[in-house]
Amino acid sequence: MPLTRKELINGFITFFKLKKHKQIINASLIPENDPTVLFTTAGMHPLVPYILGQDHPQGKRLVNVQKCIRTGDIDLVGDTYHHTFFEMLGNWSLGDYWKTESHHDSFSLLTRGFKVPVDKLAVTFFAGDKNAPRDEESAEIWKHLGIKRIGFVKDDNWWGPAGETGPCGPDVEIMYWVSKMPVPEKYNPNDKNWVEIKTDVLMEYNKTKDGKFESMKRKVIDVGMGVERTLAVLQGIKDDYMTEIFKPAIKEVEYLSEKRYGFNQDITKAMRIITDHIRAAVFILAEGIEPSNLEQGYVLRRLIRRAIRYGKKINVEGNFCKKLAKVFIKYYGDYPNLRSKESFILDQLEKEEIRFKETLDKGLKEFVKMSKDKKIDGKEAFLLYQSYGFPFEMTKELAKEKGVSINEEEFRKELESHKELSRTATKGRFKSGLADHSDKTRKLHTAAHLLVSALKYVLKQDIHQKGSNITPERLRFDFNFPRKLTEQETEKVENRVNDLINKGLVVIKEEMSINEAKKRGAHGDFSHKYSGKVSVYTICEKGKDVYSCEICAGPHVNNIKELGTLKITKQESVGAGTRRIKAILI
Ligand code: ALA
Repeated sequence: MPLTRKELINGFITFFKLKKHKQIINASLIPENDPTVLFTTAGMHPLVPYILGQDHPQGKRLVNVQKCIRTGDIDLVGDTYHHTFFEMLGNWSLGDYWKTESHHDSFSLLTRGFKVPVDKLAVTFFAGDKNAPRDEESAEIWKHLGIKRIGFVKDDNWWGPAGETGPCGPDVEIMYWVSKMPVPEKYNPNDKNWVEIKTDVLMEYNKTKDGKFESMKRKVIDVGMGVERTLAVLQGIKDDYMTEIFKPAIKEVEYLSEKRYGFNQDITKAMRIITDHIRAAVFILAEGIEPSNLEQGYVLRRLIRRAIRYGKKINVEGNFCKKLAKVFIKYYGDYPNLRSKESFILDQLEKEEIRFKETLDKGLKEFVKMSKDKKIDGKEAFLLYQSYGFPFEMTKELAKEKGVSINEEEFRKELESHKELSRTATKGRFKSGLADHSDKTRKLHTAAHLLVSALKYVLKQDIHQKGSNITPERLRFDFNFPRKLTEQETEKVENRVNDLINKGLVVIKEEMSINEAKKRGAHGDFSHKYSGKVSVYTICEKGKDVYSCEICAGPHVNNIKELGTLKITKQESVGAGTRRIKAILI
């Protein structure tokens, strides 16, 4: 029996639980307290505060499976192993065990747990540079374990930081020989039959804003293993899209397009893009995000529209996004939020497909006209964006396919001048550091909790967070509400928050099971089956009213009197039924 996805995940988690690791939550795809990235990009991402020194409520040894999205990989999707959405298995030591134990566990997991023949493995190590020494120590450990094929690599064997600053370090990469040919004597980094299945990061450094590599307070092991790729490799399948994860969806696309996967490169690539993008869209929608021209909503729109364009390329008849979504919702039964949000997900997909198909054909004709001179200028790209709903990346891709040049800088200027603050589309977005955990963001984070509480109080409605983004300067909070708040309402909300601040209440942090948190009436992400403990932050008056009770990773201030005064600076709409508030503390 080949290994299934669930067996792979359970096998990994059980292995590390036996090694005294605690299973932590599969966190939301939308980073809770990180202004610099749109999505959770790795298992370590929600753990950054703990990697940087905060104590984790569940201890020093952690394990989980984490849903991730890497927008940087969208354009690479189409080959056998790139995905926008993927699941990452991870285990961590937060200042507990270090290289010896980590490498022994890694070896044991693969060779005993998953029965990988030692002879099919090669392991690579950091070759050393001006910032960090060559990792001979790890190489010795793996050699001792019986690994014959090793390599020393410079750039590849360094992981992080995820943004421009943050935790990083040399890594150990475990490669698997996927070919039926005999395993060569030596490891060759250029041989495509060596496929990386596991990355064990030895996080010792924190890269600072001025580019320095400071030693971290405590050393951290951060291991990541992608579910999709590992599953394919362990099953001896060379193409992730032919595993149980994608096969049902690929079959559906074959049915709808009356074309066979593998028939030629174009068809195969299109089917991979379609299934990858719709799967990612389903998971983003499950977070309550709607297609829009802003931030996560823009990425969602881009994914759905690109899938639609590729659907057109292979002549898929009729609206198909919903049909494919159903296949994934059924497959991922272990994510109950897909089921509970099913009607929202299907509805949004259908609306977006109908909306885009109204303009797609005309836009494509317009594109042909515009590109007669083999050039698309900024105004033209903007017209396609604005009037025909072409995400800029789509125009860029079309231009590339047709050998047409495109003026990106001009397009950005055009976008700015139309005050389309699509910050997602600006490159800078992904460049700044990972999580910022300054006092200022900590205060704004606590203020955001008070803001939800005040909105509920004033609007007399169940308000929930649909997105949040905090920088040291301001907080931004998206929530379910159909219209602009009146001036009076806005003032009442501000007053309510400020009255609470003046009460000088203590922020209480407790750890409890997710069920206890539910019973307590805590708000938060209940989208996962989860048996571990979570942190719950409560703001209340002793023996009296509870003003706020949320499942949250923190960090928060100790007493809300530290916050000062809240001022709402801006209100806007972000898609139907969702309002955005920006606020500062003065
Ligand atoms: N953080 C490492 C990765 O994302 C494990 O690959």
